[in-house]
Amino acid sequence: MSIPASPPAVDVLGRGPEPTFPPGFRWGAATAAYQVEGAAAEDGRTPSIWDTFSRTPGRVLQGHTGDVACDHYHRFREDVALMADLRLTSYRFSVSWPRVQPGGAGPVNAAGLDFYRRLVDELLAHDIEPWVTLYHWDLPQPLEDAGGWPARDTAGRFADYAALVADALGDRVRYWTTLNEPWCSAFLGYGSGVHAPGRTDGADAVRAGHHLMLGHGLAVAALRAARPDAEVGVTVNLYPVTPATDAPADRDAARRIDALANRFFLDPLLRGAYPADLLADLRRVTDFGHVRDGDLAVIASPLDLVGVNYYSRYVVAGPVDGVHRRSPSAWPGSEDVRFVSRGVPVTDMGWEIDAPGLVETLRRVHDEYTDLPLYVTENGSAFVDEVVDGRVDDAERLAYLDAHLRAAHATIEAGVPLRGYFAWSLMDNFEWAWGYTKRFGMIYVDYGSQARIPKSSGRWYAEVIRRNALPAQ
Ligand code: IFM
Repeated sequence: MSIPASPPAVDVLGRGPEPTFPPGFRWGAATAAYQVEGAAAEDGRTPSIWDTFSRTPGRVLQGHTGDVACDHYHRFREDVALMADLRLTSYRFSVSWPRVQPGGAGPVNAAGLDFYRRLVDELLAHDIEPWVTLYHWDLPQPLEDAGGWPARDTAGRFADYAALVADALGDRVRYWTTLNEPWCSAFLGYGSGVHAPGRTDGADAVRAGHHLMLGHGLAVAALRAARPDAEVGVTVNLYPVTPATDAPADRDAARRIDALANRFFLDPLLRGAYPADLLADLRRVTDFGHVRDGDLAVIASPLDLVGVNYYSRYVVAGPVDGVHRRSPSAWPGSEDVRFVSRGVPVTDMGWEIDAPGLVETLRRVHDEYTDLPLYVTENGSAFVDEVVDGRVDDAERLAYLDAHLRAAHATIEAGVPLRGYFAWSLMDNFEWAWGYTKRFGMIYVDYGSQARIPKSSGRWYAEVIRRNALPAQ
């Protein structure tokens, strides 16, 4: 009898091999301080721009605020136990700047920092690697009153804050993300105004984007000074941008939106220069006089990894005659671009589900920008969940997760150094301008009782982590 040289490609049921992840692949979930912590006025925390924004009538759906959120500040031990049940090997959370440095300047608030020390210790006790994001959108209100991110000084304040946190947690935390999704902070916060602080000026949005990146570069140095072996990165939210048709106007619309959404950040951070076409597109909006000599070298400080948040694809078309420019907008100078729906399935956010877009996005970062290790620092979906007999069977979220993890696996097979994946989110939470009306969690949160119920997607994810592999198909 001859022995086959290689195992059969399919089993008796016709299933292929299990997509298996490399040993040591990091399996995580992510949250952010304002979205989960609550305890908005406890132990010395002072307001951030999101406290102010959410308390302003009409800004957040149903007047929801993060005052209580998931009460994670008080329930973190229960939440870490749930993370351990999910078999997470990493947990990505953010530090609330106004909790640890009230007002955004001056001395540290020991009580606020202690919360993060307790959280980190609890994670380490459960063998879960803490992954700290320094800025997930909660700028201390006094810094906004002094000009916010459009003001250059905010970058320096951010570096000071980074140094305080690194000094306090650097002995226990190795993985650091400076900024989460600077596009949202700049262009939703200062361009369209749908996020805090709710300002609507295209030039301010562009300035904010620059100063966020400058703050990032300065913070990298502060982190390295506090912990020389720190693994430091930044998280950007990226989108493949596809023209609706091959028409030149649609292709140019795609180029412009790609410049604003992706290359505005990738090029300075990883190449040390703004793209020439972006500078030309934005000439009507700003003269870039806020960029000083030496800024781009700071912004392009060497990193150890790059975090990518991926949710969907943009399909865009050029202007139609007679359609007036929409303003205020998150796309300064490109308000005439139309975002087109392809009629494919969407999540409860209305975002098209496009798993191949994850492969495209990660390959692009690797092929065009860097050999650094990449991490998917967020990926996930909102769907309407129902509790039936104490269970939440979120089949659509599970299918989304499955499809995107298969895409992540394909990316690794294609030779991209993807080292980990963080699901957004660990649990349902405050979805910014949507308040609590959108649920992204693998754990359901009953906001009345604060009861947590792991959803089917979470239990499925735990099994993927246990096997370090996806089910065969
Ligand atoms: O909830 C947000 C998160 O704070 C940042 N990335 C996108 C998520 C879903 O909108």
